[in-house]
Amino acid sequence: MSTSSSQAVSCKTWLVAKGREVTCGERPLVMGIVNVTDDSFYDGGRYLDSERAIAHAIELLEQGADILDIGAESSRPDAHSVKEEDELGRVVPVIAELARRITVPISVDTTKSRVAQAALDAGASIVNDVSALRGDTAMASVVARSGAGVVLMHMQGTPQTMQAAPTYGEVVAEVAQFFKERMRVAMEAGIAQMNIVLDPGIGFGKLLGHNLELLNRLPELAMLDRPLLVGVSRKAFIGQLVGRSAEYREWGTAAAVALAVDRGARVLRVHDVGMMADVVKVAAAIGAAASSGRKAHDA
Ligand code: HH2
Repeated sequence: MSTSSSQAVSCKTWLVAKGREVTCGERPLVMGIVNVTDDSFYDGGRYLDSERAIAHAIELLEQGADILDIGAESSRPDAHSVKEEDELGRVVPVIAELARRITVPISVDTTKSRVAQAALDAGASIVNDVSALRGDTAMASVVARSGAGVVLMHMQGTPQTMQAAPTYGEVVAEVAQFFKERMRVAMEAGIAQMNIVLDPGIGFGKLLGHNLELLNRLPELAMLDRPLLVGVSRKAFIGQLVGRSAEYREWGTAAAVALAVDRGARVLRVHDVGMMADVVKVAAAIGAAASSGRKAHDA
């Protein structure tokens, strides 16, 4: 029996900017990745040009993306940091143009409060902060004032240090404790609980075993009553398991996405939206059938 789907948090509780609700409905949401970068681990350089980034975002939308996540600074291990002005110059025109053309929520993947503010002003409604409000002291108040949704992601260390020697006593308990602490900080700054999404940060300061255990025990992280976002797409842990470069990790990604859905993930952050939207639909349908079957059996 799956322990997961029945314990999953309803996405109906996720309220984002300007009173606009993001709801899961029948299935978890697919967040399409748009990297306006030159050095992202998979697609660096492909969408650095803003016209290309916009065209790619529209393509992801047509493939079924429920949310678009636009980022201009890679957070892969050892990534070089991008100057604030450069990040602003890359991300804002793309978000502004997308906000004019599309209605799905736009998320900005940044740790800098000025970039977040400019992105929100340009039409984004979610801040995806891989530092969970630790990277910039003004970030919490920018999010709070705007009423934006916020993704609080777990990371041990920083992208520059995180894979040197990740160490945990008990990884799931430590991530859960981190979530509690970051939620407290966010809410003390005035961010509504309803606007928070939590993310275990797959690949961020974690060895293979840590990533696998977090994914396997995802239902334990749903206890804080907030939706879980999971980003596994083409990541190194999949490469470690299948022995393939990022270019050839779509099947491994599909397996991880399906199992994350089964274990209660409510938002899946992926590069291959068309493919993974199908995976999410099938995994969610099987999970839903299992719950109704159990109910019928129990009745
Ligand atoms: N992973 C990446 C970037 N941002 N945000 C959240 N919330 N969760 C993640 O797992 C996550 C994230 C890394 O993936 P990608 O954007 O494809 O690569 P890069 O950081 O090299 O641009």
